[in-house]
Amino acid sequence: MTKTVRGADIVVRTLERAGHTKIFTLSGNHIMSLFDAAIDSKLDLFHVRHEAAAVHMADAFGRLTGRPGIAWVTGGPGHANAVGALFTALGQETPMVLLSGHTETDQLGIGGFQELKQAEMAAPVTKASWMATDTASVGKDVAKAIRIATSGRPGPVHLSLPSDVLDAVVTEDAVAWPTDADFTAPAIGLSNVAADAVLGLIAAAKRPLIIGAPVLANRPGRALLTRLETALGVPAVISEGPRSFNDATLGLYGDIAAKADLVVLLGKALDFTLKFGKALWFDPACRFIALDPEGALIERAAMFKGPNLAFACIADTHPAGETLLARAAGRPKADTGWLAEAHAAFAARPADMATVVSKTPGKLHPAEVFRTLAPYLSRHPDTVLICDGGEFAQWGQSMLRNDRRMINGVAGSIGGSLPMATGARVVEPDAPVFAVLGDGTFGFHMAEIETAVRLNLPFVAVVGTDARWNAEYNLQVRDYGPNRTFGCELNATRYDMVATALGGHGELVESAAALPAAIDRALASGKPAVINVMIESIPSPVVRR
Ligand SMILES: Cc1ncc(C[n+]2csc(CCOP(=O)(O)OP(=O)(O)O)c2C)c(N)n1
Ligand SMILES: [Mg+2]
Repeated sequence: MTKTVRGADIVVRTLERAGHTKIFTLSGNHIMSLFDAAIDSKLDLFHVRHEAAAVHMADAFGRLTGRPGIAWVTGGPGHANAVGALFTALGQETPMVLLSGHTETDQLGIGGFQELKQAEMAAPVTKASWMATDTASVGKDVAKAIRIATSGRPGPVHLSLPSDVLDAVVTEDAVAWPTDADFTAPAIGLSNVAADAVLGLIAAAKRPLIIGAPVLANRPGRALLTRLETALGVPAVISEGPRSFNDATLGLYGDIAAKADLVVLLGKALDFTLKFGKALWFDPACRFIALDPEGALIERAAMFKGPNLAFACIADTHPAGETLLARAAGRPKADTGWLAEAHAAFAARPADMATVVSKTPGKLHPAEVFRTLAPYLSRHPDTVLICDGGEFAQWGQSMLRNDRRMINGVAGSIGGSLPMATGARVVEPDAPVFAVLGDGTFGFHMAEIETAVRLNLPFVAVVGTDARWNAEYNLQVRDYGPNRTFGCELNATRYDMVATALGGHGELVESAAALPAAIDRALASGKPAVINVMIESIPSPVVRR
């Protein structure tokens, strides 16, 4: 008898064979065949409470491992819920694939159940987005999605899977199984000639600066930049924050950018985070080098910098860095004075950050929270830190160091940190996982604490409760005046009790003295934990020159 196979089984076996077994998902009509196919497979399904959370978890997985995070959601509303979270993954250049169920192909355009133009909807927030139409080749579609997500500048990819394509049965010998080659694209390297040209320009510069892409904001990426700094004597930063030269992590980075006479864009888009390379932010005479996986971004650099774009080349970011290192061996290093000046600028923080304390009984100053938390991060070499957006989390970004650090990033979107912490725990079995977020942000995905409890994926979330969307409140004060603040107030809420109610561990902290023991108890609980810290509402630190 000829053996047959379902579309859903082809998808599951394709993922299984390629070793992509961690699936972040929420059920729904269109994908129940995938759940069914997963029963006898090696896949591990992590069932969440909102589709955006599945995407954030896959995002964290992709960033930490460099391998594609995989999310499954249902069609129509499930897909729509997932799409917003892709924006963050796109900004951070995360390799990940969103597989969404979809109305049956014979119901397209006639008002099918939960019919939605899904591929079109996800297109602006993905590298590629399409709908599979053929059961026998659906494995090839999955492989192609993974290939696009992981090659060049990595990023999210979407594939819609109509339920009839998943349900249809075909004979085994009719299946076009993907080959190993279908899952990967060869990296585009930097030629030795090009690397030598870059190194020549660096050697001729007095104040060169390397600016790395968000894709480098992981352990291997940070290590690469440190090795480049050591080998070339050239300061190297990652530009991944939505606050441009006010990036809380980088102190007086803006001063260094303004003084540089050569900027090497290592996979970094010349976008709003770099003020498009405009004069005053950069010296008008400063020259640029663009090394980028995409021709379109080199064209953009040429458009903004004209003759000041001294050299450009299409190359994948990490391999380009490795080639620069290899070719730099044995060459003289740049002036160490500039490197020291840049490091001092990046490390600059407000003078009182080390000493400031709360003036309000029952509340902590944000700096007290992170002075206390900082030593906990260095206790374990594999600690994972996730910083969300907003003022409190910016304090965290400014004061906490970690090579496994993930932030909301270029997208500037708030809300992903609780599911990201849950996803991080899937990757990291032992070391502490900390999430830092504001009280407004906590509301976005607080139900995922139940996910983390149910799946036994513990983390410690430090929530700064100032009863306010403080980042936006500060914009109102700055732009419209202190009498024009409106619509940014929240209740001081017992988010610690939310954690307890959902089966996790909760701590309410109202004094700096109480915080260390609360962190210790949260870690010792072995549960998803929320430390709800009552804080003074203070804008994120800006270093004054
Ligand atoms: C998805 C999304 N919605 C809204 C915003 C705008 N926004 C940025 S920070 C912020 C306030 C965050 O408040 P909270 O989490 O309480 O942190 P705080 O600034 O008070 O410390 C808001 C509303 C955003 N960046 N992303
Ligand atoms: Mg707040």
